[in-house]
Parts: sequence; C-alpha cells; structure tokens
Amino acid sequence: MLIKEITIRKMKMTMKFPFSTSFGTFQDKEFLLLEVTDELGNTGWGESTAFHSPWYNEETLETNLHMIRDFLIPLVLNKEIAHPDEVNELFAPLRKNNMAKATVEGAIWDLYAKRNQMTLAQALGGTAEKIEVGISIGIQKSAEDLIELVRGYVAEGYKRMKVKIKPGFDVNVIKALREAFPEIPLMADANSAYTLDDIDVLKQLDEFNLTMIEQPLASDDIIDHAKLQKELKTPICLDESIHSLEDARKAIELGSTKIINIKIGRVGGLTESKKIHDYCMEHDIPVWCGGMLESGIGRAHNVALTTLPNFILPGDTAGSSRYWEEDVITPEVVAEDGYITVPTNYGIGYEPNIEVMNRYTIDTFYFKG
Ligand code: OSB
Ligand code: MG
Repeated sequence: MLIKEITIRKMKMTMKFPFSTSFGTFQDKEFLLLEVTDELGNTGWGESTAFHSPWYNEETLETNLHMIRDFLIPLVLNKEIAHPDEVNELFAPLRKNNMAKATVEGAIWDLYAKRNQMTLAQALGGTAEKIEVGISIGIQKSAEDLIELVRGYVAEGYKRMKVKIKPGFDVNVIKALREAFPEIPLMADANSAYTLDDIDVLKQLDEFNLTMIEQPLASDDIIDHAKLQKELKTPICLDESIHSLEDARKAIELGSTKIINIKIGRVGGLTESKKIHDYCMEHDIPVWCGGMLESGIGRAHNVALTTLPNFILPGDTAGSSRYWEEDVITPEVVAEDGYITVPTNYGIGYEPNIEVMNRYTIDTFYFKG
C-alpha cells in the first residue's frame, strides 16, 4: 500500500469524571488522532496516548506533533509499505518517542487490515470473540467514597477492580476495601509513588490477596523492583518501566516483574506489543492491556490487541460511556456484564464519527504525498 495522505487532528474532550493518580488530577483530555489514506482511498486511524503534560512519561501531545510532522511522516509518506511490521523498522533508528511512533503505526495497521479485508484482531493473529473488562479507579477523597464506587462497578459486572494508591492512601484503603469485598479480584497501581524505603508499607499489602501491585517504584527502574519482588508475595506488574521487548526481557530475567501491562503507545506500537506478548507467553508471564483514557479510536486498538491468547488477565479498557458523554466512533465500545464483544467489521471495526470528531477538534494538519 502506498501512503498518500495523512491528517492529524488535535482533540480536546472532557471526561465525565476527574481522574486522580499519585501524580495529580485531570479531567480535560487533549490528544491527537491521525488518519492515513492509501492510493486506493482506503483509510486507517490511530490515536496518540500522550497527555498534555509529561507526568506519565516524557512525551506530550506537542512533542508527538513535532515528532510526527517532522520525522515520522517523512519516513512513510509516498512509501510503499507491504506490512505494518515494516513501519516499526522504519522508525527504529529514531530513539524513543514511542507514543508518537505508535500513533502513525496504529493507523497503518488499521489501513492494512481494511485493505486486506480482515479485522485488526485477525491481522494481529488474535482469536478471542469477547474480552474481559476490568476498571481502573482513581484516588478518591476517602476509603468510604471508594467503597461506594466499587460497589457500583461490582454490580455492573467488571471482572477486576484496580485502585490507585499513593503514600497515605494505601494500606488503610486496601484494608477497608478487602473487608467490604472479601472475594473480588483486586489490584493496586502506585504509578511509581514509592521507593525501597517504603518496603514495610508495601509488605503490609501482602495481607490482602491482591492479584498484583502495579509499578510501585520509579518509572525507569527494573533493579529495585527485583529487590522488592524478592520480599513480596504479591506479584509485581510493570507498566511505566517497560518500553520495548528488550525491556521486558531484562525485567523478566531479573525477576522484577511477574506480569506485564502492555500499553500500545508506551511500547511504540502494535508490532512491538505483539513481540512482548509472544515473549511473555513463551516465558509464562501473563499480560493484560493497560489504558490511557483513550477515545474510541485508541480504545478500538486496545480491544483488538487484547484478542491475542496471552492476554489472560482483564484489562483497563472499559466501555466508551464510562469516560465520555459521546465518543468519536460508531458504535461506541460497549462493555456488558464485564465483557466487550470484539467487532467483526474490517480494521478497528468501528467507524469514525466525523460529526462528533469535528465538535472536539481544535486544530488540523494535512500532509499530501
Ligand atoms: O497507570 O495505568 C495507568 C490512566 C492514565 C495514565 C496511567 C494509567 C491510567 C489508568 C487508567 O490506570 C486506565 C484507563 O481507564 O484507561
Ligand atoms: Mg499503571
């Protein structure tokens, strides 16, 4: 396929609720959508998961825009690309900027699947017809507020609850939740809020039968996580620390992680995600698909990836209506009784809703080959 046109939209949408992590709180979400068109008029869509500010990783929507316009588009525009795996190789000489790379690569995967009359899931080699849905709950004012929220999500059928923790909002809160819900699959995500000095606090979490604790230590660490894992019963799951197959291999060899959260943007795209998935499967490391509060385009990519066989644990990809009054795709992603049914239309399987998209587009950039 020959890449002939690329359009980038800068979007601004407001989530239904403020989302708080150990870094801070936000409700407005600015992000990029990208559309590629081939010589036959087929199109494909991708989403950047970079946020407005660099609190999760070093990328931002503006650094993504810069990378995509000035470095990535010149590598693919007017190029004949037989398979999206080639995009991963074309981008490899440029260091990091994984979310920028994944935006372009994801759109080309969607295009490739549509052009070859396959679902994106099939193009990736996925087979699941429905996927299990978990939910990620931000830090709340009190343990009581959190318990009430969880009660609602249990009733809605979510397959596991993930709660954000930070120093001072951890053992007390997890203890209260466990007492209220002795049986639910429960995990905690610290977004790097602790150091090895906090080992006594982290050890106390072992009492509560958590399925895992996600990224307790520094966002670039795999050494201290290995030390911590030796002291903990609860499996550690790395999120922020894993940017590539190489990172995953090293972390697994060191014993820093027993489970991996795969985020397509963080690892530079679907090709790298699949490589990590395959490596983990060979090494008996279960994976699950993380979320970045995506709009429907990114959400659809997550759904497709999650159909691969080693996505054994429920992910963070909930239905559109949990986040948005209206989503940018039709139909929206729907979670029912804890499952999302994988769409059977070609490509990402959902149509972009241009009318809704236009309402939230604050800038557009067009490139022609
Ligand atoms: O650490 O997994 C995370 C959201 C933004 C940034 C980082 C994370 C998260 C979530 C929410 O946990 C996942 C979602 O519902 O999309
Ligand atoms: Mg996380």
